[in-house]
Amino acid sequence: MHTVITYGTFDLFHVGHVRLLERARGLGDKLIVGISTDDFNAQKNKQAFTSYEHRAEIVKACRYADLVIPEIDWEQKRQDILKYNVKTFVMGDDWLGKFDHLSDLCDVCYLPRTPNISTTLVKKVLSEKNYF
Ligand code: C2G
Repeated sequence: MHTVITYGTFDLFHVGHVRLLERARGLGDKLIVGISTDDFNAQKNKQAFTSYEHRAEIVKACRYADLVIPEIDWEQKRQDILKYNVKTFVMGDDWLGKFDHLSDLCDVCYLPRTPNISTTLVKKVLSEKNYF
């Protein structure tokens, strides 16, 4: 079993998230997705539009996610990798280099971000059109 893991907020789920999960899943035969809790997002200075519960439910509904776990802090990655016998850790390349310290435990892979889409962009465009 080649288990892959990735982490994120996955707020306002969009095609950039889908394509990241699709490619991550394609690197193995099981994908675990750590969803940032609302408290952890506060540590990341991020305010998600949707709650942790809803973000987790949406990612669970994605065909590429085999298991969804809460991401509660920066430190849990090492214990998750050992607990789930993870072979590959994946993040988008906006995180390039930030998780190389995990390479003693597993492969660390940064995938190109999908261009022209982000949660920030979605929020900006919608707020400019007064949808909120
Ligand atoms: N992503 C992407 N293309 C986009 C937008 C996002 O490939 N257009 C990727 C990001 O690189 C990340 C994942 O989708 O790997 C989730 O993105 P976010 O929800 O923004 O995650 P982030 O807030 O960066 O949290 O411990 C790691 C953090 O929890 C990552």
